Amino acid sequence: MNQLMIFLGPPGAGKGTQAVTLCEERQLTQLSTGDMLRGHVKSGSDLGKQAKILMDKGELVPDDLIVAMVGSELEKYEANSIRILFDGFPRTTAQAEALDQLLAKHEAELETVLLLEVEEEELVQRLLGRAQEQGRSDDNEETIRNRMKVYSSQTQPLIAYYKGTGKLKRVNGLGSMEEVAQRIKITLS
Ligand code: B4P
Repeated sequence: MNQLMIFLGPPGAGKGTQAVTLCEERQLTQLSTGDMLRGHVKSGSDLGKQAKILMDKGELVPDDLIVAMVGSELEKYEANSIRILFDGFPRTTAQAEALDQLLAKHEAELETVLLLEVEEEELVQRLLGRAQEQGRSDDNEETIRNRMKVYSSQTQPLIAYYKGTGKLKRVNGLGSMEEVAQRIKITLS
């Protein structure tokens, strides 16, 4: 049976972190557009070369490239067996509208949109911490601040978009990873 969810939230809110736990619990596939793009950067594909320049500045990769990437991923599923947690997608209203069309084509429906909420200063500290551990090229303070601005202007409008569908659920992302995971579990029960 289909089950489709979205993790929405600012950079560093814990989407990727919590997606792993949730996917394990619910036998979902984590579809992280960020991870997919980093895969392209690593392999040196044309998309990767284009994406790296934008990602390093904290800008979004163009909608048409992202939608094509997600669309071809959805093609891999048999009818009525799509079990996906979208992590970091959609990030713009155009992407959300394209996702609606893709899902209509596959006769699938979104179940829940989880919004992980964390205040900006905590987000910056987390991402600077990750920079020390993993050395991701977009985890420096200047790029992080720009990612926050891009989130406010381009991704935050999705909160109203999904609120309108009645599928939006808010989760406080502050606290330990276990505490947040527990809150998500309760919110979905
Ligand atoms: P992403 O890979 O989605 O990057 P992110 O927003 O930083 O990831 P996330 O929010 O999942 O990080 P997490 O909280 O897990 O995107 C990177 C770039 O790719 C974008 O800037 C953009 O350029 C491009 N891109 C991706 N998708 C796109 C799209 N759809 N359209 C256009 N462009 C797109 O982890 C953050 C840190 O916090 C970790 O170190 C973690 O250990 C820590 N953490 C997590 N939970 C915590 C907790 N409860 N307490 C303390 N620390 C915690």
